[in-house]
Amino acid sequence: MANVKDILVPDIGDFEGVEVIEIMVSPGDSINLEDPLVSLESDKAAMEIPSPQAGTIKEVKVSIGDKVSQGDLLMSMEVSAAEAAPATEEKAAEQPEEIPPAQPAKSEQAAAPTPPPTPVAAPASAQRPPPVAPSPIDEAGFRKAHASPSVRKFARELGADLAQITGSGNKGRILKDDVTAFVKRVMTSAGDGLGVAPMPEIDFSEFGEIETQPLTKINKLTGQFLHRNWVTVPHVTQFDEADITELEAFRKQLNEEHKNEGARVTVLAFLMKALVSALREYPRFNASLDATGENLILKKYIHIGVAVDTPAGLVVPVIRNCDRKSLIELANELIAVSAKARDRKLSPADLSGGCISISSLGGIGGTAFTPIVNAPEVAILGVSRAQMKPVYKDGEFVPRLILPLSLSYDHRVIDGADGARFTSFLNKVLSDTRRLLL
Ligand code: CAO
Repeated sequence: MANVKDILVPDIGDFEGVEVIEIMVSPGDSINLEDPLVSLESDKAAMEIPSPQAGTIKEVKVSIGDKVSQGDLLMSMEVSAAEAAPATEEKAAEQPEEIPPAQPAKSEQAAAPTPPPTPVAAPASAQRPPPVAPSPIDEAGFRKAHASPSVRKFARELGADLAQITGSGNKGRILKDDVTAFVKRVMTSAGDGLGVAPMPEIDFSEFGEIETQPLTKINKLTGQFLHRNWVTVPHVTQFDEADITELEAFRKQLNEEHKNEGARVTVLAFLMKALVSALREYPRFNASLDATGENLILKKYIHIGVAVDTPAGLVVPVIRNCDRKSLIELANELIAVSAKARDRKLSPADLSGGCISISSLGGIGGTAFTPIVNAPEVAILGVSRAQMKPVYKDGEFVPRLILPLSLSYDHRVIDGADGARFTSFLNKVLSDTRRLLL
C-alpha cells in the first residue's frame, strides 16, 4: 500500500525567504533516496534539497521564484509501505518527512571528486566516458557561472564548460536543458566532436547551374565506414614497386592455355596468392585489435576482401580460405564475386570476415594512391597500373614491367619497418612466381 508524505524545507541554517531557482522533478517521476528535488538560492548561497526517501512525486507545491523557509511545503510524494521507514510509527505517516540537511553549493562540492556522505549509486551517465569537449574547461569561468549544483554536476559529467553556456533561466541562470542543448550543438556542428570548424553551408546555385543527385544507399554506408576508419585508424601508406615482367609472361601463357575453359587470370589473382604468402610470413598483418584496443586477435584463416567498383558504389566482397585455393580457382572466384557485386546480389555474409583487403585500380590507371584501411582489418593493399619502365640492371637499362603497390596499414598494430618488410616480401614473391608455391 502507498503512503503520501509531505516533503518540507529542512533546516537550511539562518536563511529565511530563500528563492526556489530550479525544480528538478515533476509529478509521476520516480525518485531515489537523496535525488535532488529543488535548488534554492539566497544572496549568499545556493543549495540543493535532496529527497529524504525513494518514491513517486505526487504533486509539486512550489514554483520557480517562490520564496521558502524551513518547514514550508515543497511537494508530496507517494512511498510504498515497504519503502516507508520501519522505525516510523503509524503516526509518522501523517507527519512531515525529516529531510537530510541541504548541501551547500557555492563551495563547488558538485564538482569535487569526493563521494557524497551517503553512498549513492553513481548515475549511469557518470559511468560513461564524457564526450569530447570543444576546449578545456575554464575553471574560473565555470565557478562564476550562474547554475545550480545539479546543473554543475551534470555539466561536469558531460565535460561541458558552463563558462561558454548562456542560461535561459531566471536572471540568466543556466538550466539543465541549456547544458544539453550546448552539448548537442558541439556534437553536431563541430565536425562530429573532433573540434574542427563546421563545414559552411553553401548555396552553389549562386555561382552557376547545379543539379542535386542523392547518394545511393551503398554510397552512404560506405561513406560512414570510410569516415570512421579515416579518423580512428592512424594510417601510414608504404609505396613500393614490384617487377612483374616474368609474372606477366606466365599470366598470358596461362590464359592462353585455359582459354577454352573461359579462364581469365588477371594480376589480381597473383596478388591474392602473394598476399597469402606474406600473411603467413607476417601474421601481425592478419590480425585485428579487440574492442578494448588492448589485445591483438591473430587469425589462422586467410579471407581476402576485394574492392569492387559497381554502378551503385564501392563494395568489398570477401573471398574465403584463399590459402586453400589455386590460382585458377581464385581467378574464377574473382570473376564470380565481381559479377555478383555488380548485379547487387551480394549477401551480408559475402561482405564479412575479411582479414586484409585489396583495392586494385590497375585496370583503370594511376601511379599510386592511399587506400583507407578497411577496419577492423589492419592493412589494405592498393594496386595501380603496371607500366614498362627502364630498370638499371648489370650496367645497363632494361625494359621491365613494374607494378606500383600502395600498402596502407594501422600504425597502432604495424611498425613502419614491418610495413616496408611486408611490401619488400610481396615484391620478392611477385617478381619470382616460383615463390608462390612455397
Ligand atoms: N596493371 C595493368 N593492367 C591491369 C592491372 C594492373 N595492375 N590490373 C588489371 N589490369 C588489366 C587486366 O589484366 C585487364 O586487362 P585485359 O582486359 O587485357 O585482361 C584489365 O586491366 C581490366 O581488369 P579488371 O579490372 O576487369 O580485372 P581485375 O581482376 O584486375 O579487377 C576488380 C577486378 C573487380 C577488382 C575491378 O574490376 C574493380 O572493380 N576495380 C576497382 C576497385 C576500386 O574501385 N578500388 C577503389 C576502392 S577505394 O580504395
